[in-house]
Amino acid sequence: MNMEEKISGAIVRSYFKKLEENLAVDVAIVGAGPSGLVAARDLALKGFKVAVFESKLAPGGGTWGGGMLMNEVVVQNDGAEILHEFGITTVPVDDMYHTVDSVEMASGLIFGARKAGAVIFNAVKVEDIVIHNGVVCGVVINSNPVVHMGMHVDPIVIMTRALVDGTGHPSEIVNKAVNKAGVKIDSPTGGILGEKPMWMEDGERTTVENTKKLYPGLYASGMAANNVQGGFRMGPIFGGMFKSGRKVAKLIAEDLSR
Ligand code: 48H
Repeated sequence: MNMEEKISGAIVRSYFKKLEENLAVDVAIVGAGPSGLVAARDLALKGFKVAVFESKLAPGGGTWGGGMLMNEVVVQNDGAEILHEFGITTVPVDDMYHTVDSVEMASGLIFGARKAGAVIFNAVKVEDIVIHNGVVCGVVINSNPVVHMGMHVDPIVIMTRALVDGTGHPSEIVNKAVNKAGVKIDSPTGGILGEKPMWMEDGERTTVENTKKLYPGLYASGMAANNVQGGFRMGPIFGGMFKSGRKVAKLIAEDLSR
């Protein structure tokens, strides 16, 4: 066999093995942002089968660009502790805050989630959800370039015991549940309240409080959780995102272990 055939064959077999092994998972996480990646690592370390679906080529979500493309972000002490578990370096600013190189942070979070055993499918867009008898139980996925180009190509489906909306500001998955499936979620109105403007301190606190189970099988983390419950935004400080990922992982682990 020539080298060309061997290399192509290795990729095809390896990819389809990975895909087939993940047609049914314990936890599907939509969005490889900071909250989704922390949740993915925590759940994978607990032994759950976790697949992360990220529409962009590079996972990492909003972590790469720092503040206004100055590639540094800020974390609080408890956020720094979570980063240290990933082996990511933080530099103290004072007794409360640290700066972090955003490229080290993004790449470290991705590597940490993957090394813990979570499988990341990049360039894959979740375009819909599956609901059976009042329980969210799957994601409908397509190649993001296909979606982007508006090609009429049908998707495939991944079944899951728990689904996390980690899509950030737009909370795309909860949007599908509320606006397409018409379900009432656990929020003050039963629907999506929408993100409020900037208030760093409040936004950081409520991101964690707003991280919850919204409907059987459906959870939200990070900015998606804040958008759903009407929380404030907080700019380039990330402790709340990590703690939200950790909280959603704990809630799911408890629910799936019942
Ligand atoms: C597959 C999708 C889909 C889809 C979107 O925005 P993120 O970084 O997510 P969080 O919530 O973990 O972190 C938020 C943080 O980065 C942030 O934006 C902050 C702190 N903002 C504060 C402020 O004031 O603005 O990542 C979400 C990811 C992205 O990579 C998307 O590409 C991806 O989800 N995604 N992936 N299928 N339908 N929709």
